[in-house]
Amino acid sequence: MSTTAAPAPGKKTNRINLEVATYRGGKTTLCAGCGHNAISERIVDAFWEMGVDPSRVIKLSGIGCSSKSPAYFLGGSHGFNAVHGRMPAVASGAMLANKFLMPIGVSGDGDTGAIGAGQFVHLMRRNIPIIYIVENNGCYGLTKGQLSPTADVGSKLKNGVVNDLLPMDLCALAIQLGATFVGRSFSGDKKQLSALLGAAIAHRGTVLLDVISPCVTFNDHEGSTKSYSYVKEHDDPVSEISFVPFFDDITVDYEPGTTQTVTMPDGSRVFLKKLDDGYDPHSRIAALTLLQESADKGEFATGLIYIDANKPTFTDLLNTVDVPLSMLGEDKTRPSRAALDEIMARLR
Ligand SMILES: Cc1ncc(C[n+]2csc(CCOP(=O)(O)OP(=O)(O)O)c2C)c(N)n1
Ligand code: SF4
Ligand SMILES: [Mg+2]
Repeated sequence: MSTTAAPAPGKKTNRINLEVATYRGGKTTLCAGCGHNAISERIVDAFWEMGVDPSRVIKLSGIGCSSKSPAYFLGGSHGFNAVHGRMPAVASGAMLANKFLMPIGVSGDGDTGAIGAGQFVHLMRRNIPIIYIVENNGCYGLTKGQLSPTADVGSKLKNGVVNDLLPMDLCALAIQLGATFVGRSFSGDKKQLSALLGAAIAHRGTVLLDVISPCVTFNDHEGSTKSYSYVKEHDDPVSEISFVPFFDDITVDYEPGTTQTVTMPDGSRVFLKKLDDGYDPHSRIAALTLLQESADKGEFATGLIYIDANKPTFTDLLNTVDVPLSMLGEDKTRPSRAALDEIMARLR
């Protein structure tokens, strides 16, 4: 789909003159009611509202129902569907080769927490600019619903099997390892997820969004802690989040002392209306404590859990070249004869 086609007369367009249809993808082949479909819809809206040029975006994923979803949004963007659990290596390579790309990775709790755990850990450490979304249903949906590493203790499968291993908390892991924007949400919470996605687009660094996304076919029954009804009842938002993009002049009036404003690197603003006394998402210790306390109560702390908008990214630290590697001429990529001779002399 061309990103430069003129919009149809009378159609609503965004700040780069594109219709929302340009940000859609193919028709979903996932089950009707799957949480992953709702997340794709929020991604379409967020990229359209922010006016991101789809030709700058690269969509990345591994294997799973969740990893199929990049096919259902941003049809005109670049894409790479990697093998199971290996999306982080491909994303890192893409960003090192061309730092002007905007990568969005979509993975599952199995793809990230099981086979891809090693890759996930090292991506989080580097603060590579990427929006990494885990569509978390607590099971391996694509292979018929086996328990995944994010399944909670006591959560029951349809066949009666009960999980008795401690779950992996992907948000806690990401914060501990160095990710600079960490949020948790629920596929059924349109307002919160849209605000988090807008802020994620405005961030520079590694974003980890753990989105609870029920699997209606294999993990939405009584006894499952990742069912729609269980998540709705145990969703514990840490603050009420609103997002105002840098190109909007909107001023939001909140009673003094009730709201914290976070300014993103591009000038966009995030307003966090306090629900929990004095919670500060800039504190790593507060974030880890919050996650542990909420898990101990059997709840899901959602919202913006942690942010550090100023940490240098991996591409800043490495001082990678501005020009994409594929566009650098031989005069830049090939060492001169004298430089090669000098290296050879040192090895003799
Ligand atoms: C190397 C390899 N091992 C195992 C599989 C089988 N397999 C496919 S998807 C998947 C897990 C998917 O679970 P998750 O990432 O949570 O995605 P979901 O389907 O739940 O969205 C597994 C184990 C595979 N495709 N490749
Ligand atoms: S099997 Fe589950 S995760 Fe996969 S598409 Fe269906 S509802 Fe979604
Ligand atoms: Mg899953």
